[in-house]
Amino acid sequence: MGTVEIIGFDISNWVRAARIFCEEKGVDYTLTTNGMNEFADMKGETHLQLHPFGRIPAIRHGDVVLFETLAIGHYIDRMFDGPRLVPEDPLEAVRMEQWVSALLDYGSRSIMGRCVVQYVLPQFTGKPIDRATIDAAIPDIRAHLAVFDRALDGRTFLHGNRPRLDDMILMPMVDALVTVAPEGPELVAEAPNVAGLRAAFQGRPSYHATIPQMFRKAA
Ligand SMILES: N[C@@H](CCC(=O)N[C@@H](CS)C(=O)NCC(=O)O)C(=O)O
Repeated sequence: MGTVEIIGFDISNWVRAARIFCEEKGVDYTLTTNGMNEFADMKGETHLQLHPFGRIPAIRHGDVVLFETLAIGHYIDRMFDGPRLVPEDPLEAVRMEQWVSALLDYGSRSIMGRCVVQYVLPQFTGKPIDRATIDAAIPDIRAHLAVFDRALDGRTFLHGNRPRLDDMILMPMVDALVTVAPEGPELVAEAPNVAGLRAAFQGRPSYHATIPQMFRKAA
């Protein structure tokens, strides 16, 4: 069916999730920036033709262009053979959508927007780290990780012993938090089931194949 082109920068947790979908499904893909050199290029005409909101990731597969990570996940799952990335059980499938929605709205804002991004962006802009924003985010991150910790309820992944789309979206956020934020390791250790999910991914090739370059340098 041809190779899937994932367009974006590897530092993005959403791009990493899209790559993990392909890795876990066994789908051939390439990661490109489609000519973008810096984050500002996401708002340029060329990229806006792929992603009208000027964000990443987008994918191109033959004539198909898609954006939004969840839609990309469903596309990878439905269009290719391989392990199911959506639970077979209808209620579990709906719960998966619930967790993805929560990650998009809440987890992404607390963990990524108000914490990880606040550490990463100054490395590119040279501006000082916004301590007040990060400090205010910590209680919310703790609360949000606790929700996922309870949801995991001693299981390896949110729906049992195989990762699904929501696990694959959660893990890159947790990994970025641990790797980038000095507070990250302690916050995640307080949520042992979430720490266990990350550890379980670390035993899978999809984790190692998708580590952002910046994280490799930090290790
Ligand atoms: N809802 C989008 C979120 C994508 C997103 O926010 N990506 C970030 C990179 S991690 C981005 O493009 N940020 C650029 C911006 O906010 O202008 C999805 O699910 O794909």
